[in-house]
Amino acid sequence: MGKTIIISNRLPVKIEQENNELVYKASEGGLATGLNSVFKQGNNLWVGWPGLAIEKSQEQEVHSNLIKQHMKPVFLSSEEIEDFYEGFSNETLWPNFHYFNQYTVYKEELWLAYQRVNQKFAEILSEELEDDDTVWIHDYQLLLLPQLIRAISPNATIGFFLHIPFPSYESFRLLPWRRELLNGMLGADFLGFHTYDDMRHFLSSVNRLAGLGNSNGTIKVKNRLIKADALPMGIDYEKYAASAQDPETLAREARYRKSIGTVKLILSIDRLDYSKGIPQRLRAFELFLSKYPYFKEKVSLFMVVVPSRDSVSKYKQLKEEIDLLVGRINGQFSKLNWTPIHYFYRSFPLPALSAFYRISDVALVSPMRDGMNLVCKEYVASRLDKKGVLILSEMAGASKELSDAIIVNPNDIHQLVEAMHKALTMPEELQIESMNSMQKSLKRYNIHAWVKLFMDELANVKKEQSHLKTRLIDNQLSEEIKHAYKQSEERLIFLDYDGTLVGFNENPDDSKPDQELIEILDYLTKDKNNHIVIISGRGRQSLEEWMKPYSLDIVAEHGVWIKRMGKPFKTFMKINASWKKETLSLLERYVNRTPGSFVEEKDYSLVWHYRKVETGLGEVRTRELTSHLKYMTANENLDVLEGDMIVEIKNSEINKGKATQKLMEIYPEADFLLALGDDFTDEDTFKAMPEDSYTIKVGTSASEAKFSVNSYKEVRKLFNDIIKS
Ligand code: GDG
Repeated sequence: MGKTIIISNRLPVKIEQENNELVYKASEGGLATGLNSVFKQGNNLWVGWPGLAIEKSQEQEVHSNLIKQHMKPVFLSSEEIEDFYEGFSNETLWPNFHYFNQYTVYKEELWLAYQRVNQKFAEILSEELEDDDTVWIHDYQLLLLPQLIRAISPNATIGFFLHIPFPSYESFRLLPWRRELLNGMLGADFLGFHTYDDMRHFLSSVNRLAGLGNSNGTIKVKNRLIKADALPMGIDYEKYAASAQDPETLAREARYRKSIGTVKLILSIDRLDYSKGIPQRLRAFELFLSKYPYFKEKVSLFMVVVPSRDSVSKYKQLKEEIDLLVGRINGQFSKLNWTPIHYFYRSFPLPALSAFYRISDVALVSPMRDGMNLVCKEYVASRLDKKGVLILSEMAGASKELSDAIIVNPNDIHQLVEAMHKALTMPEELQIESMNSMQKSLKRYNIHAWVKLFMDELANVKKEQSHLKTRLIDNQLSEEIKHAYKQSEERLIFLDYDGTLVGFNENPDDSKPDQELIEILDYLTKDKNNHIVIISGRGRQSLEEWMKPYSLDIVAEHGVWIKRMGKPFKTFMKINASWKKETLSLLERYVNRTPGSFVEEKDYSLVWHYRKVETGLGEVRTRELTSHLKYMTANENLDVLEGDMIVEIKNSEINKGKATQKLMEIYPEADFLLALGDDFTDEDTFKAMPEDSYTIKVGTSASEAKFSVNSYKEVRKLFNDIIKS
């Protein structure tokens, strides 16, 4: 077992300059707590930036102090902090990923800095990286890192977690560097997102920009299988529950209560950020007081804004806007003994935070967008008496888990006002009921469960990869296959046609056997010990015509039709083809818009071919067509498959695997089984074959087959060798 390396922009430590000395403080962030148990074990390590620009002369000292605590620093110059961190990360990616595109800054020099700093992280990491290590990369500042590490260490185990939303393709596509960013991420083996929607958005961008489809989150990148999944991050539940009854917390609560009086409190806690919806919340509170004057002098908003990124101009403006709004509302409503908004622009230690959670009757968490939002989870964990009400924005990832909260659209000011009213007047039994249910789920899916799930999923992907690793056929293997062939008495051989026995042609009708293939087929089918099966996705006609001279069996249209030697085609299943008419007219519309493309109609499937379409256009139309088809066929039992320059729609119940099984039943005595195929439809054949058969994938992508060759020419070579020997 190798070591685990965590890597994130920030190290879980705060270094501060106090009286000319550097002081190290452990970070209290949720991620740091959750990963504490991981990175402090054995040789494990956390690599990241220590959080401020360190003088060159102090680097050595900081380095050795941190290494003792299992941390390795990446030092950033003030220029790098400005361009990579404040710039590209926070002024380009952050607004784009949170749908604030009016704030997105598009500057080439920031992008260059982002690339340089990601490269710097990769180099520092590579000093520590060994073959069997596991690397876990965190967040949007390091999107390029997975691929950079993959390039240095092709077999590395790399996990990536994105803590902020992954935006819809419509937002992500706006970035000029979208492809590079995506390819960077695709270097990982496993990618985790907070919500299913984030994962779905990521997969859609992968599909549209990298041309890679997925099956249940599994993507094939070149010859590597990788996986994306939704894995909502939890909190350290026990820590917050314990802190809520800590004597210091209780003492603070008593102090705060004394100075605030008996009014009810609505709590608001966020970092200073436009994504958190702070001005919108203030305006809603203002309207609430006007609409429900009864609550004047009876309720206050307790608002903590934690300073963050205040050197970025958009954040400065936001701070000014908040200051103005608070001033206006307090000016308008304040009474001698009542302040409508208690506003703090600072951070607090944990016991203070816990006291705020305890003392507040309502938590108002209404971000415009939030990857997850931990504050709302911490509020729930701190409510030991199970009273209190959570109002939660549907735009926060947490809303998917905490459906017992009052869920609001943060853009709907009236809904926010009504939610406040509902929360402040909610009967206690109802409060307890929803708190109870939210606490149960947060206890179970806590930070430790999250870390474990992530690590397990990553390990599983690696296992699956090694399982799918096919061995390229070398001389020795080819000798072994020849030998087994010669030794056997009855052979059953499944041969896919296009891509396996012949190369691809612009026109599928031009692919009839050439002289070399004729000789191979002739030899194979004349041997009375051989049962040869051509198993193809093609329609019946061409196969029947081309295979006429040979005594063999044919499976056409992926298994719809089976033709035994000398007999007509027969079908073994009842198949519904009523969907074809509508789909055909859709495909015809795409043909009209895409010069060079055409539709092939088979009995139970339809194929859109784009081999002859101008480069680029075909790919664009394919993306459009497949999402159109997937939408149209969502409730039908149909598969939309992308093949080599084709998109095929067929009934899901038809596959080559079923036909393979049928033929194996017909020839139960065969003692040598071989199957060759080049695309995803052949995977069903491979899966249907028994353990001791020879399954050979033509091409380099991941496969269920045991072995692989590079092209149809090598398939021919294998048979020619058999013929000659
Ligand atoms: C990003 C994503 C995602 C707040 N004030 C104080 C303080 N805090 C702590 C809270 C909480 C954390 O800061 C804030 O976490 P959030 O999740 O609410 O928000 P982001 O910082 O934007 O985090 C977010 C998260 O990553 C994790 O994946 O949930 O969506 O944007 O833990 O308690 N802590 C202390 N004093 C304060 O004054 N000590």
